[in-house]
Formats: sequence, structure tokens, C-alpha cells
Amino acid sequence: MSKSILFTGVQPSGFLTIGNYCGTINRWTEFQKKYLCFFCISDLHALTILPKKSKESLNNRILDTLALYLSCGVDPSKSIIFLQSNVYQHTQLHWILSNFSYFGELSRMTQFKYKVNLNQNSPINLSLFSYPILMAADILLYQTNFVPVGLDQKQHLELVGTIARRFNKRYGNIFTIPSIILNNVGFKIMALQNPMKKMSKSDNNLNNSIFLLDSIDSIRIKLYKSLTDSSNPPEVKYDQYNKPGISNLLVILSSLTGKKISDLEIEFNKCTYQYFKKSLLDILLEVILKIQKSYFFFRKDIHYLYDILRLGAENARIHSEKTLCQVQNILNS
Ligand code: AQP
Repeated sequence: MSKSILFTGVQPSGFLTIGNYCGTINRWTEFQKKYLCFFCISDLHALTILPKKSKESLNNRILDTLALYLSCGVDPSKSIIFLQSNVYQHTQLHWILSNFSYFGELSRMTQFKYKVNLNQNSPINLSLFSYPILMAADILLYQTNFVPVGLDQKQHLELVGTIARRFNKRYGNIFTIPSIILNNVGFKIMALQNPMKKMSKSDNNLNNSIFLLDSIDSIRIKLYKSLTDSSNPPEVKYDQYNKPGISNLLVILSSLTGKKISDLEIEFNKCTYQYFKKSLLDILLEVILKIQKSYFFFRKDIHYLYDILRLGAENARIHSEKTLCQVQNILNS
């Protein structure tokens, strides 16, 4: 029996954060054993917020992201790793699907509204608005069964299902309807200085995010400076509304160790925040330094990285072309 298909990706819009890691990347090796996985580097998506950056800088970010995929355990001999812009079928299907996507539903996307709000003084790119349609093309081209994402992408995924159903209703069962995989813990890691908002790789305040490539000192400083609360005595307890900072740190620790939050609350009962942060720092460094060790090994070998992208694109084109042909045939008939 052939394996189910899983599609996932990251935009090379900055260095990956522990938000990206806890939200989805930490399970990629597990998925790789079960499914035929497509790991995309979504450079076209990154253009929605990087239009002014030079090509070289985007290029470097692509290679950084690829080397991070490898150091997080993605294996090019088992999975298909590719660059979105190398597979033209994505933009082609994007345009076709635009005809099955409504202005109203795109206007309701909270991430779009959030990003518009962040950039109030700049013009809004059309690409930022139609981002979920390109995401629909990415996923539907591969007849994907499963898409692991963090909570911020859940609404987009639901829209992908809506677009696919709309198309199928008119033309028959062309697209597989994908199911979302959401981690039980870590699906929304919050910013360290402002735990009411999501940790993001493109956040202008670097102290809000721990990056997988941060130095030990930087991780230590960011973690120690992270916002907690003034409970007296200190209380390491999950309470998202009254103690968002400590709750966020508990979620990160739970995600990295696999321990339940309720067990961590008992373990750190009556401990100072300083002690709690030190324990989290030890675990964080253990995870991140292991990733960094192989990252620097892979990142040096540019030829190897380009070979992976070349082979990955060839494979991705073969798979995606089948669906695109089917769609084009049905539209032209
Ligand atoms: N803070 C987060 N907590 C949990 N999961 C997260 N993800 C992102 N941030 C968090 C998940 O990581 C995957 C890759 O994200 P993306 O590159 O597609 O873009 P994003 O969701 O917009 O992530 P960022 O880091 O916030 O990027 P920028 O700053 O460029 O917008 C996705 O599965 C996402 O859910």
C-alpha cells in the first residue's frame, strides 16, 4: 500500500525560531518515518514581506533554512525537499485557484489583518492578501493527506479545504482534502517580551524570539529578560490570562521535554523564576546546540545543498505536474 502524503514548509523570511520548532519542526523526523513527506522552502511566500531585500540575502536565507531542515533530521534520501519557486506548477495552480477563492473569505484571514495592522504606514501587497491561495496550491498539488502547522496557520488550512471542496463540487473529486496536524503542546509559542503575541521570525524586536542559530549568550540573556509576573511568592503555574509569560515558558519546556505541564508545575512548585528559567535554559541549549552542531556542518557544503534542491525540484515537478495536468484538462474540456 502506498504511503499517505504529508506536505509542510517554512518561509525563509528570517532565522527559524523555537516557535517554528515547537509548533511543527520537532515532529518532522517522526512524520518522515510514516509518510511520503514534501518539505518545501516557501520562498515565494517570503516575498510577501521581503520585497525590498536583495536577492542574495533571500538566497542565503534559503540555504540557511535548508541546512536547518537537515540538522533537524530531514533526510533527502527519504523525503522530497524543494524550493517552491523551482516548481512553476505552484504559481500556475495558484492562479487557477484564485478563480475559486472569494474576496470576502480572504479578507477575514486574521494573519492578513494582523500583518496589515503591523505595517499601517506602508502599502499592502496583493500577494499578502492572496497568500492562502498560494498555500492552497502548494498543498493540493501533491494530493496531500496531512499538513502539520502551528495554530497561526489553522485558519489558512481550513480555507484550503474550502477551496478544494468548491473545486471538487464543480469538477468531481480532483483534490484530496487535507487534514491538519496540530501539536498538543507548543502550537502557539508566544513572544518573550510580549507573551500576548506570537513569536515570529520576522519580529523587529529580536528579544522576542529565540532563534535556532542564536549564540549561547544571546539565548541566556533573552530568556532571563523574558517577561514573567510579580506573583509573591513566585508561582510556576499555567494560567494563560493572568500569567502569560510563565505559561509560555512552561509550554516551551513541556514541548522540548515531552513532560506534561501539570507535572512541570509540581516539579517547579515553590521554585524561584530564576531557577525555573535556568532549568529551561539547560534544556534549550541541549536541543539548540545539537541542531547547531550539524547546521554548521551542512551549511558549509553549498554544492550538496544545491544538489538537494535540484533533485527535490525534479521530484516535486513530477508529482505536481500530474495534478496540474488533470486540472488543466478538466478546465479546458
Ligand atoms: N510562534 C509559533 N508557535 C508555534 N508554531 C509557529 N509557527 C510559526 N510561528 C509559530 C509555525 O511554523 C511553521 C512555519 O511558519 P512559516 O514560516 O510558514 O510562517 P509563519 O507562520 O508566519 O511563521 P513566523 O515565524 O511568524 O514567520 P514570519 O515572521 O515570516 O511571519 C508554520 O507551521 C507555523 O504555523
